[in-house]
Amino acid sequence: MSTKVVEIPAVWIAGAACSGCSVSLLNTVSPNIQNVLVDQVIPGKHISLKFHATVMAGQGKQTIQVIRDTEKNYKDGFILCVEGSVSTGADGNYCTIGMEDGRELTMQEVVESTASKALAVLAIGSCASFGGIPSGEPNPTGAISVQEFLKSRGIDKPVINIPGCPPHPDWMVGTIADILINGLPSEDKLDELSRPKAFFGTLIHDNCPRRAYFDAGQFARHTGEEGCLYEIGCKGPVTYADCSLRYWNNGINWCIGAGAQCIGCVEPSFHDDLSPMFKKLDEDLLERFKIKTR
Ligand code: FSX
Ligand code: SF4
Repeated sequence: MSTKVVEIPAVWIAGAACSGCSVSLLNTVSPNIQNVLVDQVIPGKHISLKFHATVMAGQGKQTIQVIRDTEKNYKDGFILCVEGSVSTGADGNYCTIGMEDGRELTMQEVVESTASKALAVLAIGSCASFGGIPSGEPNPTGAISVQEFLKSRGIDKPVINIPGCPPHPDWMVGTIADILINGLPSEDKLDELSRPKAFFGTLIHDNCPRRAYFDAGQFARHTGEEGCLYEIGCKGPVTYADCSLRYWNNGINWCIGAGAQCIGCVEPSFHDDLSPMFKKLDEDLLERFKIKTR
């Protein structure tokens, strides 16, 4: 006897970004990307990915039609994933994603129309969550986060931010699986930046294997040296993510484990306020996060 499988439609739109988020998603290990897209990601539920520019085989106007059909046929019942920030300068013309009725469709108009008909929006990566690198000073394309854009258009939809430049595959797949199992997360499951606490609830600095060096005042003078990386720009003291517990690349290693500073890529202050990468944290950031140094 076969049990009925529930299809959860999803649309993935990419804007001002580097596509690293998509690459990171494709690197998911458990489940692997085939399991995610072809199999039931959890028993009885299957994600039906309708549109994803870098993954789908289709091209041309029929793929835009798929977005329109999803908006119509699954109103308030599909998940919209947005990768990248929304370019609002020049009427959105810095970022177009296809053609419709003989004219270019801007990313901002597609996000506006699709988000207003979705069940919820996942802002994938730091660009979508907080503006990220495309919104860096002087921000010539007017790149803004998805939440900021939707607010400016008066669209009130739940937005879950999954930052990271790029985000860990587990953060994306885990958030989607949680929605499939438990429905949309309640407010207490998200932090004040709309990030799932399950992945962004711990400070890198509090779980860092080099923390004893920091407490003892033993600092590395260059990348790869023994000691805490604080003096050469580590942003772990102001960065909330579980990298030090989860590890990357199928659990092989993580930035600080490989001798490199944490660059704070999951935080809204990335990239402008946390750069240069190899410069010691600004005192005012330490003050804000109440970090004590010797
Ligand atoms: Fe942004 Fe995605 Fe950084 Fe890139 O596409 S979060 S630039 S690694 O990956 O949006
Ligand atoms: Fe680890 Fe960086 Fe904190 Fe040093 S400053 S203990 S390297 S997180």
